[in-house]
Amino acid sequence: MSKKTYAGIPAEFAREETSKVVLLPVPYDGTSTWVKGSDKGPEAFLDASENMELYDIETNSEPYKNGVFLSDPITENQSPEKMVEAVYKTTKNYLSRGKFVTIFGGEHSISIGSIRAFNESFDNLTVLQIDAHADLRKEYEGSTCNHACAMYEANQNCNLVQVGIRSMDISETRVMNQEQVFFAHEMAEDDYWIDQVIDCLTDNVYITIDLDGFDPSILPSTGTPEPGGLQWYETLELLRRVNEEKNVVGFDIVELCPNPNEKSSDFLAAKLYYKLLAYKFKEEESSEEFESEETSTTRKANFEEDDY
Ligand SMILES: [Mn+2]
Repeated sequence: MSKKTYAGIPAEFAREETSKVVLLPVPYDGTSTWVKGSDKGPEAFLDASENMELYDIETNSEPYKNGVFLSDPITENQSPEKMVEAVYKTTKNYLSRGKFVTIFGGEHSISIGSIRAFNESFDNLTVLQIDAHADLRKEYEGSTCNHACAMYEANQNCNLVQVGIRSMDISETRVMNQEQVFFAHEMAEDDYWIDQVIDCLTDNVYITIDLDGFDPSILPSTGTPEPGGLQWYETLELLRRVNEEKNVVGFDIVELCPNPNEKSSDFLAAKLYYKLLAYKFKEEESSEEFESEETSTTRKANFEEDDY
């Protein structure tokens, strides 16, 4: 029996034991309030990924060769709390095995579980959130695991940096750390916002991307499309620089709400995921090259010493 692989990559690059990357789909859409359908997100993302070129021009690399294991999806949906717990446990398990864990939602509440796991596994964690919404409510419609609360816990327990925000409730201004929030209307007039974001980050960074952070002109298929969002190349520049300057420990992408008549959103999500792998492993490769150069120099010096 042949199992489906991420992006249709050959089975030898998709094995659980040897893959550096784990892709965990969480097709959960239990608490969304407006357009439903982000439970169909992972499937649309995987379909689009299969139609994507696997060579990345910009980094001159083939990221899939690091191995991408497509995990069984998390289907727990009895309650948002139980779903969050399941995401937490599964993420924690893969992290303990040294995997680079990536998650595709589903609605944004899935990130509560993954961030909890990453925060326990990495010191001094920054959560870099790209989103139209602050998601800082402590509780919404009777649950602390509602999508509107996705970042409340991260704001309490981690260094949270929010980018692209353009919609929130006045109550959220009370818990928000204004110095680490990049509002979309300010970013539109500031050429240096990426530098300022980098300055707010600690060494270990988990990235959570709500696709509604993008402008609806390039990503309309999301539950709550808000005007005035991020464009493609500025987002890539941010993600590339974060990878160059910090240690990206994992990421999630959420809130793809596919529309069968509009495939470009699915494709953007697919490409975004692959770009994040390209930047991550390009950096790993270049730091490995540096390390091995250093090692050979040390060895050479020792050899010369032995000569005496
Ligand atoms: Mn959002």
